[in-house]
Amino acid sequence: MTAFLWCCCAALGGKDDTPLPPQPLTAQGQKWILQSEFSDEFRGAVLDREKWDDDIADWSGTWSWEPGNVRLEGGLLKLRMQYREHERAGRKIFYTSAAIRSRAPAIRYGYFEARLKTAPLFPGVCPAFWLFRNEPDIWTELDFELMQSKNVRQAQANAFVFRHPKLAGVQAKRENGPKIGEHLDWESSWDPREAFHVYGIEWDKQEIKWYIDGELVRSRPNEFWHQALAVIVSFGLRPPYTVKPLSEGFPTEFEVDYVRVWKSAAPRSTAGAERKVAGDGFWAG
Ligand SMILES: [Ca+2]
Repeated sequence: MTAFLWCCCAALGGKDDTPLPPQPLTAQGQKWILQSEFSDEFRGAVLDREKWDDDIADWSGTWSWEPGNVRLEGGLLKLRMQYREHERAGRKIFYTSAAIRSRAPAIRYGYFEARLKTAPLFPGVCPAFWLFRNEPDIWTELDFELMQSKNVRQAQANAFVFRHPKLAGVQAKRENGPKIGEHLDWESSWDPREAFHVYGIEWDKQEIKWYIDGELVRSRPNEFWHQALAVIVSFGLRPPYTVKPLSEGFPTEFEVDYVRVWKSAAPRSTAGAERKVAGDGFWAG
């Protein structure tokens, strides 16, 4: 509906033939305003490093992030994972990979969409499109993690809380794990390595919805996810490579056609946003 209205406005004006701003695949009943500082079609020759940080600090994974594994080609962002032995903080590491994270001030609520094709290697790598921010008092995350090692067709729609004032006394189930770690495994009829698909997260004060190719695959009430977050695309490692270093199958790449982020022009009423934690589906405490 929104795209139709844009068309009409352009037609009535009689001269504006600029391309219509892209809209999310779903939630067309609302008007969405593209947020250019978080959005990228990846059409340039090199990554826009004023928009994206591709040199993010390593975390305690069994790989290192390296900007050299990021490239743009044919309108696509390509993130590479390679087998490359090196040392980090006195520890031997066997892989390098890539991630990009938005540099703009963090964003709270909106519609987040990425069109991507996962890497050919399976099992062992995890292409992901997600939102997160780690601050002293609060650390939350919403994401799509793809090709988890069990099943190549499994897309994981996750909602995590690692740190939150309302959960100050709650212990994580495992060390350094989230205090709330809620997964939903959605199994596609297609292989995500073979074609591009669109992964979307619609996040507002009341509810979070995850979409794949415009199909709603998960929704949940929003009790905890009110922290402004950064947008990240990353290429992580999974078993068997996190357990045993193996070089076969590397390098491997995953491709992203675009990342698009919108804010709603008319956010829904905020009434009822602060709900009690539902008991089902969580592992907390
Ligand atoms: Ca593109």
